Amino acid sequence: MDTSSLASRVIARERRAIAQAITVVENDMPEAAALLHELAPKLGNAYRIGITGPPGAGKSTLTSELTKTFLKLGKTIGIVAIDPTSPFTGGALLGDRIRMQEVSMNAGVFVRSMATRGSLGGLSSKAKDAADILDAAGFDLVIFETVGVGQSELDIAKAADTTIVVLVPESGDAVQAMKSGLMEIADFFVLNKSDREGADQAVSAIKTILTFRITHAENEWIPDVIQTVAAKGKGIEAVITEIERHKAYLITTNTLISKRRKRDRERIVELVEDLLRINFWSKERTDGLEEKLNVLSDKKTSAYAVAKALVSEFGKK
Ligand SMILES: Nc1nc2c(ncn2[C@@H]2O[C@H](COP(=O)(O)OP(=O)(O)O)[C@@H](O)[C@H]2O)c(=O)[nH]1
Ligand SMILES: [Mg+2]
Repeated sequence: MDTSSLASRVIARERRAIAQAITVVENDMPEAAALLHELAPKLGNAYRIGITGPPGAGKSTLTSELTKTFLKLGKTIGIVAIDPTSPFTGGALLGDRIRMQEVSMNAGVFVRSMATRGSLGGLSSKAKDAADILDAAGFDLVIFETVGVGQSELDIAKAADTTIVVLVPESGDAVQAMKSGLMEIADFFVLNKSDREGADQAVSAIKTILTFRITHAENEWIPDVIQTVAAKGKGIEAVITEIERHKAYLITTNTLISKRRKRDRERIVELVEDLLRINFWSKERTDGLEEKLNVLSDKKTSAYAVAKALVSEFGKK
């Protein structure tokens, strides 16, 4: 495969090339590193938005409504949906699916769903690569939609410039969110399904939990709660205003650059760990481990000693 020609076609925003490039990273194809390297000079223009929250909270509906409004504002949008039941790509109820597929047909929109396929290994890395591809393709905005359960999904949502946590009025949702680590990553909250009973109480509950987070530091960003009825397109402008307000805050406080720098640092650390793991567990070493297990079962050594010897032999190479 000619990665350099594929890269040029991605940069020219050819839909088939974008789809192919994401497949290259998704399937761990050997060309992935070269391709991403070719795209690197084009990165950094897209503003990245993470949308996460419990299943069924309305993340896809909100994503689709935000996308419609962004299109009206003349923006182009790339969406990475990490959700096997994404209505963008086939899951969910027919009505939702039709509505969202309409959005995804628009020339200014590119939607890609990435399956978790049971295991989450490498998913967060691949989702970030997909976002880089969409960024290089020149989309103004990249939206990650991930279910807010599991560390890997939270990592993806966190790898955005602005992270939105979507909750619903159901009692206990805010407390549940606090337990699962969603409270810490939100730049702001969307209380969707505000047409349901208990919406005002839910807003108060979230705000109460948030007061524990305030540190009274200078220029501190305090997450707000925006109410929406995504299924009826209500409150969408307010969400966009809040995204803009957060972006302006990041820019005026010089934190957008440092936030992205931190993201790059974490990305490199993550890649180093992936590379080390892949290179370490060669067939030879995996097979060799069996022999060492025999020694271990004879109680002649310890797991620590085996691991240490393996690593030190690896380091000498
Ligand atoms: N009552 C009500 N239902 C909504 C609202 N937003 C979305 N829904 C419905 O909730 C269901 C789940 O929405 P979806 O966007 O797929 O949730 P996700 O799993 O978080 O992506 C769908 O049937 C939507 O039509 C809302 O504001 N009010
Ligand atoms: Mg969804």
